[in-house]
This record gives sequence, structure tokens and C-alpha cells, in this order.
Amino acid sequence: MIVRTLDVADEGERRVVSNGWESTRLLLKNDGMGFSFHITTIYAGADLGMHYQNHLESVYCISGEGEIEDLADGKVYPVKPGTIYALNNHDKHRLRATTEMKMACVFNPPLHGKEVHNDQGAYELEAEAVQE
Ligand code: 9YT
Repeated sequence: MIVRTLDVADEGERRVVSNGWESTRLLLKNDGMGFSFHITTIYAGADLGMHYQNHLESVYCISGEGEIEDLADGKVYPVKPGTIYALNNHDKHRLRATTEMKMACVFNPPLHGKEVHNDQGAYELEAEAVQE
């Protein structure tokens, strides 16, 4: 069994800080679950273009407010506490945070640990791993 807390994970290598967001990766590839699980903070005012060509991602909004735009058809959906979106078609999208947002994110295949977006807004499949 694996038991961790966000407080402890935030103090170590699991916390990755990037442009407009930070993410604490609580479960990773080397945990053997088949997915990774992250608590992500999107900073207020962030406007992030993403395209996870190599991964599927589900995102559940815990707190804060913003919107997501599906760049395939231009549709914009509000995101608020209780909203989940799933990028089941590797959907190219923009996420805009009106306020700071806390999100629970699941990636399949799982992330190794240190991924940040490349210039396509994607994560590479082979990335540097978090060392336990
Ligand atoms: C919502 C979203 O995709 N934000 C980017 C960070 C990502 N969730 C991650 O790496 O944890």
C-alpha cells in the first residue's frame, strides 16, 4: 500500500513549478498504478495552451474558477468546483484561470515526475523521473 500526504510531497521533488502553474505529483509511473495523480494549482490569470498528444488526462476542479476552450470547435466551458473535463481525444485546448484554481489531475500513461510542457503544450513520453 502507498500512503502519502500533500503536505509532505509539497516539500520534495514531487512539486514541479512551471509557467502559470505548479503541480504536486502524488502518484507516478514508478508506483505501478497505470496512471499518475496530481494536485495542480493554476495561478490566477494564467492562460495555458495545452495539447497532450501522448497522454489522456482527466481534470477535476476542487476550487477556483475559470474556463476551458476546445480548440477544435471553439466551444468554451466554465470550470468551477465540481467540474470534471476529460481530454479523451487528446484534445487541443486552452485553460484560463479567473481565480487561482486547484485541480486533481489523472494522466494515462502515467508521468515519470519532472515533465513540463514542450513547445507543443505536450509532455514527452520519456522524462526525468522523481527520485524517491
Ligand atoms: C490542468 C493541467 O493540465 N495543468 C497542467 C499541469 C498538469 N495537470 C500536471 O502536470 O500536473
